[in-house]
Amino acid sequence: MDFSIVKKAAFGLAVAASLTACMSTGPALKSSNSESVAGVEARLPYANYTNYYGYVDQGTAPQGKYKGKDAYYLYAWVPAAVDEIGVSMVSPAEGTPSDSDFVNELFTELHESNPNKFFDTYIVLDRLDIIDNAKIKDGGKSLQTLTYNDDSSELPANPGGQSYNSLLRQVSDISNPTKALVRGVYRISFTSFRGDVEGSFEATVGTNVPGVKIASSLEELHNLVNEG
Ligand SMILES: [Ca+2]
Repeated sequence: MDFSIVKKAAFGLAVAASLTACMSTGPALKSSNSESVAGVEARLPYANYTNYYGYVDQGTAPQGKYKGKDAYYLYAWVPAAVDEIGVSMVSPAEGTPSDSDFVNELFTELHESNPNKFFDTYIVLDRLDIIDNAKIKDGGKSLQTLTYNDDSSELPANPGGQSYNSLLRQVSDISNPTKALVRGVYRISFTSFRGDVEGSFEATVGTNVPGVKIASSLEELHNLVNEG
């Protein structure tokens, strides 16, 4: 056996591993701000990220309709005015929840036994008329649909190799009251325009403020914001 070749191979692997480590740039969801690195324009990450791991089962009741399709909701509490909000949704969930992530009960129950169950995501961001943290559970209505996205090539492809996962960004416009990203509750509606919504997902919200919380109901969000 020629040990020099084995050594070379091992050295090559070590170099490849360290290059990969250097190239790792955190979450796939990046902000609209970019900087030039070695002549290549690269998007900068958000200062803060909040993750939510969920699962939609066949028996999960839809919470509304979007363009005739069954829609499900996530609610995000943003504790201060932000200059920009970014949202991504990837299905199936690929990461493992950490202690600071929000995890739906159904995800804990079903993801492990159905790790490859996924759907083609489509997300819509609305601003709700709830700005008082003590009144989140009282509900509210959408003031404005801010933006939406179906497919983004910035995110990892699905297991079928298709870039069908979703990513959106909304920049605050403080001169326009309906487009100023004030403190309050934002709703992320999700659905699918290719097949049904069934399987696991990981939703991520990026902003420049800490303390964003995500829940699947306003009651749950109220408790997270006011008791935790
Ligand atoms: Ca999609």
